[in-house]
Amino acid sequence: MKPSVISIVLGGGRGSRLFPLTDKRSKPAVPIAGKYRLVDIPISNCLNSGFNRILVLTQFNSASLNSHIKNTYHFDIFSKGFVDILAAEQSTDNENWYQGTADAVRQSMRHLDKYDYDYILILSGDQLYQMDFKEMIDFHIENGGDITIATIPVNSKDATGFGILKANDENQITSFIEKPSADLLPDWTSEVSDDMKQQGRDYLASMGIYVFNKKVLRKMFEEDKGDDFGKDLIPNAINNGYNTLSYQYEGYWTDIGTIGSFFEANMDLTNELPKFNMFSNSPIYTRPRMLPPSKINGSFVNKAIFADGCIIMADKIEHSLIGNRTRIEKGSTVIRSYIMGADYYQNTEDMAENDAKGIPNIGVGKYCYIENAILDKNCHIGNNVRIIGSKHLPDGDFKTHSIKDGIIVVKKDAIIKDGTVI
Ligand code: ADQ
Ligand code: ADP
Repeated sequence: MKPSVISIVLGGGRGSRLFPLTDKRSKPAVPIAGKYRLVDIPISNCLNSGFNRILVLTQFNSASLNSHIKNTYHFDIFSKGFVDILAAEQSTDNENWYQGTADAVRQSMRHLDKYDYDYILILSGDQLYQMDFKEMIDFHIENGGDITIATIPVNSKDATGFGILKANDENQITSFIEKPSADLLPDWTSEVSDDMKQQGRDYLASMGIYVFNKKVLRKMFEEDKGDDFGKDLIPNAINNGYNTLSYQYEGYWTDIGTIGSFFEANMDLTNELPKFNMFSNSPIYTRPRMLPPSKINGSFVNKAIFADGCIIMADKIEHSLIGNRTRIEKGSTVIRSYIMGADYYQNTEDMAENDAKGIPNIGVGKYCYIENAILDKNCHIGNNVRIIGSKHLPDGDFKTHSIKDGIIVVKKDAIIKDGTVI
């Protein structure tokens, strides 16, 4: 019998680590892979696993997230499925914000009361992976878990950024530490498969993906006033004798919470054999936009991904991701960059108006050179512009762009005049 499950996607706190991409939109609405939004990844995993009752918890209920969800995930009235957004109330009074991951779920429990379910599946909103949650929930049920945590072997460099745990032969988690400091790490190694050992991945990390029995979570919320799963509820559950299981996963999974990791995850998609397989029979759902196919004229293109509706005249595009409706003029070069594209096309009148105002059109002008950069949507990049990110650049925030982890992020709607060098 199919288990009765409600899924919750933790859509993000303030999203400050992804600034400036989260300056004008909530984190779940950040565009990824040229045509999707971050939130499409966990939602698609849920739908592909057969779970179609999904709540997205976010701090900001921005118009763009709302319209994306509304225009993408409409179920017919007989399927009983839904994808709804629950936003913490945005007010000057900080008390109203979700105080952490557990607090976000705690505050949403009253909305869940109207549904019938046995298990809550809690997911992180900023991870790139494909996973069958049905298998995880079957494991949870078969092994009589109160809580099951998806886990993955990681190396010592990454281990300090995750919840690290130890499990016994019955996959029961016996101890857990949230983001251990490097000096504590030696005590936290686990037995892992030979393959993982060879890669130096001998720490078992929490993927921040949890299954709770409904009754257990309710009881825990009564007993435990902690705000975070990783810092409070999970370690307390283990100490208090709840049967907390490790569901080990060894496929591709990456956290994309920072500009650096977001950029690398997107760049990896342009490799010949990307770690995340978009070309799969399990679809990644997103908003259908009815755009024309992209057209490319006289460009040298290598390891590049083009979304829909692009008009490309560039000289060269390499190792880059080119989002919906991107326009790149002749003579330009784009290397190792993610151009998110545009929300709309400009017509000849718009272009004449831009011309009169001395504003470049949306897209990338002539004879530009762009490397190690992210261009958010609707950027107006003039002619002869050079935007070159590099590891040596210090972090910074400027009117039209930010620099983070050596990557130049040009802000949404930015106007970069002819001849600018960044
Ligand atoms: P982190 O990823 O550091 O560690 P956190 O920043 O709390 O944990 O975020 C988890 C998810 O919840 C993210 O998608 C985040 O955007 C979202 N989130 C955070 N605060 C939120 C809020 N107030 N409202 C809504 N959503 C919110 C966690 C675990 C670790 C585990 C890693 C795996 O604590 O144990 O190893 O995830 O990535
Ligand atoms: P994001 O989440 O990436 O910040 P939004 O989803 O809020 O972007 O914006 C996309 C929507 O805004 C699209 O539906 C697009 O048609 C519309 N839009 C934005 N600016 C304009 C404009 N100047 N003219 C026409 N449509 C626009």
